[in-house]
Amino acid sequence: MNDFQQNINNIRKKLEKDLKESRYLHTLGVAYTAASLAMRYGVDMQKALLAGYLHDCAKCLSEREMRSLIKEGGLYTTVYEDKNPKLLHAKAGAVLAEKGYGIKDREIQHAIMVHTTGAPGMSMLDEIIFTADYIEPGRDKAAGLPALREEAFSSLHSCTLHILEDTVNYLRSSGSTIDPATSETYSYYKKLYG
Ligand code: DGI
Ligand code: FE
Ligand code: FE
Repeated sequence: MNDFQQNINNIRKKLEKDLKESRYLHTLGVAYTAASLAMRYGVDMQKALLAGYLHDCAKCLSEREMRSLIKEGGLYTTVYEDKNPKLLHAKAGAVLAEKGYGIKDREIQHAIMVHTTGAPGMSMLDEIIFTADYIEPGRDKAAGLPALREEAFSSLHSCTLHILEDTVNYLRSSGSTIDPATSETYSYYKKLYG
């Protein structure tokens, strides 16, 4: 085993303990999908693999634990996140990746931090994690996945836009409210790539 393999092996073992089984399997799917997209777009594939593995690392923590991590990392929650604690796992995950899994890389931490809502002006790595989270092989609920999977490998920006569009429509139709961060990201991508 080389150093990178040793590192991801340790991370995988810890994740298997920290996550429930279905979440762990989703995480493996996101990691491999992200690495494949990174190869396609000339992005650092080791960073993509690591960010994919760790993007939901805080998903199985309690709200209290997530809030405490966010505070420890010097980050703040928005009013919207305070009302929708499901969203906290993204910021908490960015901090836990560093404090619990030894990931010091800011680009990886950022990709984890914005993976749920997206953010205007995302980096290629951010878009890869955002997209891989939606299209990984274990996902089966969203409509139009086959087309999105193909588009992810032909035009990542358009695919990101279409995932945002589907997410906004889904949240509206299910009577949920939309995080201002999600709406701002959607407007940004629509203006640039729509
Ligand atoms: O953590 P995952 O399930 O893999 O995926 P995710 O991080 O994209 O989180 C999905 C959850 O987040 C799902 O329950 C929908 C919710 N979500 C994403 N964007 C928004 C949102 N929920 C609200 N209320 N508003 C949003 O803008
Ligand atoms: Fe998530
Ligand atoms: Fe996820």
